Amino acid sequence: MGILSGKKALIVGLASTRSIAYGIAKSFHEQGASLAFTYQNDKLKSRVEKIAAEFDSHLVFPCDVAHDDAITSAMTELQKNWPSFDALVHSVAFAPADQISGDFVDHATREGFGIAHDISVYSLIALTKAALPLMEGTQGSVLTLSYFGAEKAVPNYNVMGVAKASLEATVRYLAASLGPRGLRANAISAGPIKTLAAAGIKDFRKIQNAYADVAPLQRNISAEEVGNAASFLCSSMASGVTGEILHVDAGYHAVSGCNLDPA
Ligand code: NAD
Ligand code: 0WE
Repeated sequence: MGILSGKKALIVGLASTRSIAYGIAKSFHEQGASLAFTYQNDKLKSRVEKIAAEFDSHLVFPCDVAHDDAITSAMTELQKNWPSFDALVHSVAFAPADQISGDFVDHATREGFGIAHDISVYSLIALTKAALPLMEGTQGSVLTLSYFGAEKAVPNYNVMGVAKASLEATVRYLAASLGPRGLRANAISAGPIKTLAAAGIKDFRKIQNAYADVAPLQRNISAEEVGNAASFLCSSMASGVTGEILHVDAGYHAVSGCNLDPA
């Protein structure tokens, strides 16, 4: 019996088998959860349907989180199959490419800042709002994905780092709002993983190498490791945990970065 047996989870942000959302889906499935998915656009539809089938799910709905009506439709369609569900996973981020490269001040724009915060942060609030009627009374939880760039200035992460700081604050405010309803909200701050969202990032390999040099575990982490932590946070094993940012980063955040004897 898995720690999520009998639980239902909606996963937002699956794009490929490299997605962090894929690692989460894999672990949730192993732990006995039933799964539903949304996809951003028609380009991703068949790929997400295929991955869903791999996890015994045929519940796959379109949802561009930029639009409230798309979020409402996705929840309405889901409710036709599931009267309620226990876990909402938000694994979505976007900033225009020019906002996550080069000098922060030179490149940041009002429009880029707005898009990054709308898609990467407000979407969590909007999804939670729409999911609440379906989650009420389940003792369920909301989970999102953050990154170290929320805490320290990471080269090139720029506007996304500011958005992740806002996302982490949003988790705390969600925890305060959901707590009285018996629901929880948490985030995982993951180390760098080579996903589609990371594919276009200049020097991503260098970032991963720097992590392995500095992190206590002397390596990078996998989407499966993030998935296992996600299973814990969304299970009753974590019934006392809310408003938490759990680092799944090989310990990178805990050390100074001054390694006198790199591996
Ligand atoms: P990914 O490309 O696999 O996933 C990003 C997802 O965001 C995609 O499924 C994409 O369709 C979705 N998305 C973007 N705009 C959207 C919109 N308007 N509507 C609906 N969906 C939209 O990449 P990933 O690395 O798995 O990213 C998932 C989350 O993990 C993000 O929040 C990211 O910031 C976070 N994260 C990633 C890393 C990393 O190194 N890969 C590290 C820490 C945190
Ligand atoms: O959160 C992220 C990346 C999210 C992301 C990725 C893209 C690529 C394509 C957001 N918006 C876009 N926009 C695009 O046009 N990560 C944690 C991965 C990441 O991205 C970086 C990193 C790391 C790590 C960007 C610069 C420096 C480090």
